[in-house]
Amino acid sequence: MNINIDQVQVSHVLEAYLCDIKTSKVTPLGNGLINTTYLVSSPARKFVLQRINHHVFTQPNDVINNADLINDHLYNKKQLGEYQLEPIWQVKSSNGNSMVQYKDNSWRAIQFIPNCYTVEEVSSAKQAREVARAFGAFTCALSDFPAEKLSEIITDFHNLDARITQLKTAKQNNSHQRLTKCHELVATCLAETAFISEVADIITQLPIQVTHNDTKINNLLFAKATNEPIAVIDLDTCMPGFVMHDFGDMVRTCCSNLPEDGTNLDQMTISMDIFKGLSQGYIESFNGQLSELEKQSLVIGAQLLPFMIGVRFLTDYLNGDSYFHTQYNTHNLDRALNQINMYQLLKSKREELSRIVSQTST
Ligand code: GN1
Ligand code: MG
Repeated sequence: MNINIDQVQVSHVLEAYLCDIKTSKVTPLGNGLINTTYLVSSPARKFVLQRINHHVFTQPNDVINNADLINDHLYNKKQLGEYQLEPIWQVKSSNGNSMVQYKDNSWRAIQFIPNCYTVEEVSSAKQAREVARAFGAFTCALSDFPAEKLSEIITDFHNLDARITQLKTAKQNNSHQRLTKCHELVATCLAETAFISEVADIITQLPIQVTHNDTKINNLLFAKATNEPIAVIDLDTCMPGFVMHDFGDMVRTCCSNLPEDGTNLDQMTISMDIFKGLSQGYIESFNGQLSELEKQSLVIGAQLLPFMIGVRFLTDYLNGDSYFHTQYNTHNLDRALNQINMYQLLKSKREELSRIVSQTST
């Protein structure tokens, strides 16, 4: 092992998968903000090893169980020729468990798929269309899955009203004396009452679907042979939700020319071509099964996700960075400024976005 990780812990966990730390190479993988992920290459096999952040995922068992249920369903759909992507299995330990507990921490192993790569940034409208088609196909394949079987992994995860309440509480507590640094941004968010009401209204009318809730491009595996997505990964936040959440998170992470923590905000632009690619791919993946209201909701989702995640970053900044991993003192504040700026840009382009969505045939 050539990296600074808790060797004792990893070595215990590896034993549960019949691997020896001395002969295994363990390297960090990906750049998620919550869990810690490694690639393990042992002489016998290669797999992904992940420590589940138990502050965020307080019931790791539920996370793992949900993933098994979803994979089973996707596998059956694939057998029927109704799902073209690959389910990614969790690897059982030598005791036949999908989770390995070591002290306070829960670990799991996930199948490693060879000849694949992940992508951090969308590079064309064509690729955006494929990305959206993959995440859409995932939800579409789960449309006959009994959503009530899934545990609600994080209560109110994409509930805007609840996120606003959390922001108000963080403002009131001001536990890390950071309010002076961000009071204007807090006020900007809280002043968006018309949008907050619009969201509260539409969610009473939209049908519940099984959504992924973290539809960044880096949560797809691409095949080296075709350069197309072959699997949806990171099922941690799969829960009953609304399609506008998944579509909105794709817009949030694909349409801006800046990364989510980029600070040169006067240079931020939104790519309409990428937005169009996402709309086409997402809508067509449902084969006509999206309702008219769900289609219309996509534009609301495009504004909602940057706004809501901006509010979450800001709340975490006020709370002293207890949720998202950060690299420097104002990292969460920079992320929040970026996301709220993106929200405002999308808001100013709403008519154009609506036109694009309504012109996309189902
Ligand atoms: C978190 O760790 P990662 O990158 O998969 C977060 C998402 C946010 C994202 C922002 C469980 O996801 O909701 O969109 O950071 N996941 C959780 O980059 O809170
Ligand atoms: Mg995630």
